[in-house]
Amino acid sequence: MADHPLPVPGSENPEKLTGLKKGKIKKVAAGIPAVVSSFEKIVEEAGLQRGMKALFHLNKKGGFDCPSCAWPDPDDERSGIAEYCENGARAVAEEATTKKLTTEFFSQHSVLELAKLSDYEIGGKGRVAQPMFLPAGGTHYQPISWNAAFAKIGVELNRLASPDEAVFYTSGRTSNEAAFLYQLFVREFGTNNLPDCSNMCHESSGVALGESLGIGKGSVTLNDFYEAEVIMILGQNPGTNHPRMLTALQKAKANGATIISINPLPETGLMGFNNPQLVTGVLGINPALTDIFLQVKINGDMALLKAIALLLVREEEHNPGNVFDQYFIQKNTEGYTAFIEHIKTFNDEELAKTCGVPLPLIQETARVLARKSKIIACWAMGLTQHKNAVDTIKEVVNLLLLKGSIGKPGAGTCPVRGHSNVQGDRTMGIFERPSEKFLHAIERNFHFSPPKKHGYDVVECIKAMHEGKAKVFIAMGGNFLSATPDTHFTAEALSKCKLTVHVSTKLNRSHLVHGEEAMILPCLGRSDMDMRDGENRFVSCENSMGVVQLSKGVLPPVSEHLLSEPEIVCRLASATLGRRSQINWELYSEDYDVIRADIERTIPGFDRYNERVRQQGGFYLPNCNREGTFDNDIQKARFNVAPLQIAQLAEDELMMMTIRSHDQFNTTIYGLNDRYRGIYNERRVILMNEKDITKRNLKNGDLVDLHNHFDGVARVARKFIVVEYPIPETCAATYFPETNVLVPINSVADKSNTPTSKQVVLTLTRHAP
Ligand SMILES: Nc1nc2c(c(=O)[nH]1)N[C@H]1C(S)=C(S)[C@@H](COP(=O)(O)OP(=O)(O)OC[C@H]3O[C@@H](n4cnc5c(=O)[nH]c(N)nc54)[C@H](O)[C@@H]3O)O[C@H]1N2
Ligand SMILES: Nc1nc2c(c(=O)[nH]1)N[C@H]1C(S)=C(S)[C@@H](COP(=O)(O)OP(=O)(O)OC[C@H]3O[C@@H](n4cnc5c(=O)[nH]c(N)nc54)[C@H](O)[C@@H]3O)O[C@H]1N2
Ligand SMILES: [Mo]
Repeated sequence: MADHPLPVPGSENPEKLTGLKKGKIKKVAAGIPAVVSSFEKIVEEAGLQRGMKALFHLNKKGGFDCPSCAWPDPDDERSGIAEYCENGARAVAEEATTKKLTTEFFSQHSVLELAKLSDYEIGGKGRVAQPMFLPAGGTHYQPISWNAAFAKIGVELNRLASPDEAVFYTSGRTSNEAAFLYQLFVREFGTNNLPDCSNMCHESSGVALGESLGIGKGSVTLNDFYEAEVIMILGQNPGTNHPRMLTALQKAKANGATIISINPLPETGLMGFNNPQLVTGVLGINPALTDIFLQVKINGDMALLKAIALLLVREEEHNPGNVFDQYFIQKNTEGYTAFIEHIKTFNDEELAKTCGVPLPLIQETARVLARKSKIIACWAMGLTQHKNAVDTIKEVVNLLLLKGSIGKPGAGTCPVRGHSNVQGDRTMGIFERPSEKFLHAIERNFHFSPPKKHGYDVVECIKAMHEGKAKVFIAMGGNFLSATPDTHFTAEALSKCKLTVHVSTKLNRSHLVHGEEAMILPCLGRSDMDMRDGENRFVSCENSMGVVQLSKGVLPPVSEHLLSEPEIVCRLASATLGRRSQINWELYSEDYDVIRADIERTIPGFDRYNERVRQQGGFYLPNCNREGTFDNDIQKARFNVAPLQIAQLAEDELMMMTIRSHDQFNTTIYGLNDRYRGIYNERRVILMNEKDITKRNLKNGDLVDLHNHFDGVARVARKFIVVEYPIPETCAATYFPETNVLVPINSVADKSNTPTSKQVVLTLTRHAP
């Protein structure tokens, strides 16, 4: 695989180094530098007037939903200026840019030439301005009319031997309206092949919470943060990825909450936060956020959680009824006794050694938890992307159950979502394993019989394309090639397709490593106005806490040739299904209220959708945990008994997590700095513990090649700069997507099938120039 000719960054043809500059690790996040940084970027991309207009309407009631993350906005008071953060502003700048890719651009640059650029350079080119087509054997994308594009895709889809030979991916920015129509079209076409970015993201949370608590979503609202006594933050870097969460944490802390951070890295945002929207923050005088920092080894969480539980069990035995919520446990849970017996088989000192956290710190944590009962647990990719991710998340739930910390104010689960509407897309039925209930509702309302057979998730669809079982790949947003594991394998998979199609705002690598034929269909983004008959139309999204709100763009689109995502789906469906469709696609594309009315008929919780979505701040979807019930097969919360799996490393091996820098949104690279971590102007770095560097006779600044050999395949990413960093021994960190070449396609989490992007076994060799 090493000499693969496809233009994939990573191994044989390393991108150029850009010149590392190192600074100090920042002690506090945000403050003035964050404000300056976001303004600079938006003015550069969109110009002053357009940029300020966008920022002013971002996350305002009646404005548009921030495309950056799924953190909610306050229900009542929102600041006078828009509720946004540095990285939200940069996400808007990316989209609001006035740079656009015209037909001339594509005729001047061949696909191969573009593919040799870095992701940073490709993304910086601007918005795609008209539909483009790459014919078989072609070297350059050419313009194509919308009608011809849809007709062509329809022909290819209808030519397949079975609808299951097509795959329909979704990234998480797609609105509720577009997502609902997309899954409806795909199911009427005849397949459940609806993989989405969730498969690589919070799938493990959905599976764990669904089985343990009966709903695959978190239970808390923003107000719970303000009432919580303890907030645990596991495997999440909110200072970079959910900056507005820091405001909620700050308020929680002012109300007396203790904040416990569990992370291999001392992430700046968690350690301290200067709120740029408060005068004190601008002056830089806010206190640190984290009270207890537990620096676990990568995947040490299970051992740590078991250690905490063990100490609590002992305390409860000394002081019965004063540590655990026995009333809650009796009334609402199953499996308590078995769990307690299981926990008592462990030894606290051994657990402490396994997770890498000193026992006295774990004891301090247990003492805090013993006395408190309103506990919130937040987590993100630091828990979900490991082999035993589902069990680890269930272990977090075990702890909350012991304390009765679910379904009451100030307590509960908080899986912090990534993409701004990833949760809504699932609610709308973007799921390769739909429930029978959902399929019945589709059948009842739309008079066709949707397929029952489960479809492919992300990993399965890559393998299916590789084996030639899937031949047409269609993506509603996202950057499939760069986001998925085992880049070379995935590139081969995509290139074996007959046709690859991307509905997209901007150019990315997935458009450049393509099937025999390829298409880019340019769509409106969140910030763009969606005009029809003189009316600016809105769509809606669901945030991380189950609030559905409208989102209405404010900027004139950069090109008259862009279509909205709902309209693209309608026209694709008409072109593909023609008269065999039971659905009036034309009507949907004319009037989004009709789409919402049909969502209301099909999906529980959307009563009076059209009316309530127009109310300021939107509405909450029902959530059984919030109401104190558990909607699983036993109608009770489940304690889970899971083994302690410890990944054994050989003497020369390291465990690598692939993380985000401060200057990126997933595969979109905004810049080359990771300001909080003190790393500037370079992404090809590997963060290592001082002892691991010395042990290998390396020093800071040396160049190394990174290797992984899972399944006997030699994977290599060349030319990374060694950076000494306060990370636990035997652990290492690199940025994704550069190191996705090393993430094995067959290394996935049990039950959720999520690639183990935070648990990659590595060996290093010195880079030979
Ligand atoms: N600006 C910006 N915002 C974003 C994104 C972005 O790329 N840029 N991406 C969006 C998306 S899709 C998502 S899913 C979220 C991602 O948000 P995060 O999950 O915060 O993103 P990661 O950078 O993957 O960070 C994972 C964190 O987990 C820690 N970690 C890694 N392994 C372990 C482990 O074994 N145990 C523990 N306890 N911690 C561990 C890492 O040190 C890091 O702090 O952010 C969303 N928001
Ligand atoms: N190694 C490693 N791999 C990972 C992760 C990791 O932590 N480590 N994280 C995983 C996670 S959590 C996720 S969520 C996935 C992300 O996977 P994806 O969602 O597939 O990737 P993104 O980079 O978010 O997609 C960005 C592209 O979406 C398009 N886009 C932006 N806005 C819009 C829009 O409004 N409409 C449309 N149609 N297109 C739009 C643009 O073309 C842009 O290039 O990556 C996963 N991959
Ligand atoms: Mo994500």
